[in-house]
Amino acid sequence: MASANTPKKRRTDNQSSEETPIYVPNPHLEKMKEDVLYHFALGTGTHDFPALFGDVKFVCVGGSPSRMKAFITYIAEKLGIGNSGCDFPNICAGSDRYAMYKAGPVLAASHGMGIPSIAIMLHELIKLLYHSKCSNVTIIRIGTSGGIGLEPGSVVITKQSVDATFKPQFEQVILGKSVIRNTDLDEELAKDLLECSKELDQFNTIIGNTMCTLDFYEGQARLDGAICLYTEEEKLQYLQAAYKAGIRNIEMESSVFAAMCNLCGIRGAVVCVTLLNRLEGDQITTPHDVLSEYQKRPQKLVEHLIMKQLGKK
Ligand code: R2B
Ligand code: URA
Repeated sequence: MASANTPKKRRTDNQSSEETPIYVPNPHLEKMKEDVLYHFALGTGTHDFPALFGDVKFVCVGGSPSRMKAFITYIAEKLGIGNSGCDFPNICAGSDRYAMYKAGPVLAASHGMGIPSIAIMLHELIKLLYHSKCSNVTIIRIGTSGGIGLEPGSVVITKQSVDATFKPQFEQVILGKSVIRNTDLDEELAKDLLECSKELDQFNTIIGNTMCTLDFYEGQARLDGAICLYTEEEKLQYLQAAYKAGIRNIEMESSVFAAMCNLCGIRGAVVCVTLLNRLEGDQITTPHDVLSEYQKRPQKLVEHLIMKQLGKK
């Protein structure tokens, strides 16, 4: 049942038989007769959540609906689910906000761009997993980012998500007051993913800090937005200071993702490919086919981890 107490210690040993349920720190949920997940167009009064989602063990989230559909098609083929060319239906077809796909124990959902968009999605996703009585769930964000001092196409597994002032925290204003939340990600899971990258041995992969910003242009020190009132020198000083602070990539969702996973006792990881080296430029001019291959890298890494953890590799 939901309670406002602190979450139970997270399970980190995959061989352990201990069940870790989804924890929702919201005592009000218990009193609701029905829960409508508005942006998913799903509800406990209209859908049998345990029957639909009770077997989910891995959730992969990413910005774009088409990338998540590509991911579920890829993982389903590896898991031997459905025939080749099988078209996976969008579970959230009744809403055009987010898309969701399922293949056996793997759920994939899109979250759009930026903290507000992923936060809304995660509130509803975590409640979906809770109402479904799921246990031992791992959530991984797979995405794109701008690298700092890395060759483009490198994959960064986030250790800590930091804000634009390099602080490892997520600040949210709740009831008019600033609330600071922890943005550490699961250390064991990050190490497991790094181990998977060594086994794959296909692209440069590191564990590093990720800066999560509120904007793609001024918020990420770009010179190519509609507005830019700083110099190139100031931009480079900022990015070099970020590098010195252990930051290896920049994206726009990891902080609230980490904070929400922590509060709900869920093992979470953020795995992003770098599309460019921000010390060398701002515009993404890499050919489309190269970018598409880069975007498959986090998917390959996560597929390897899922297959290993399901004992299929
Ligand atoms: C990475 O890429 C998007 C911006 O282009 C944003 O969602 C992010 O985090
Ligand atoms: N996504 C970002 O947020 N920044 C980049 O530079 C590239 C992708």
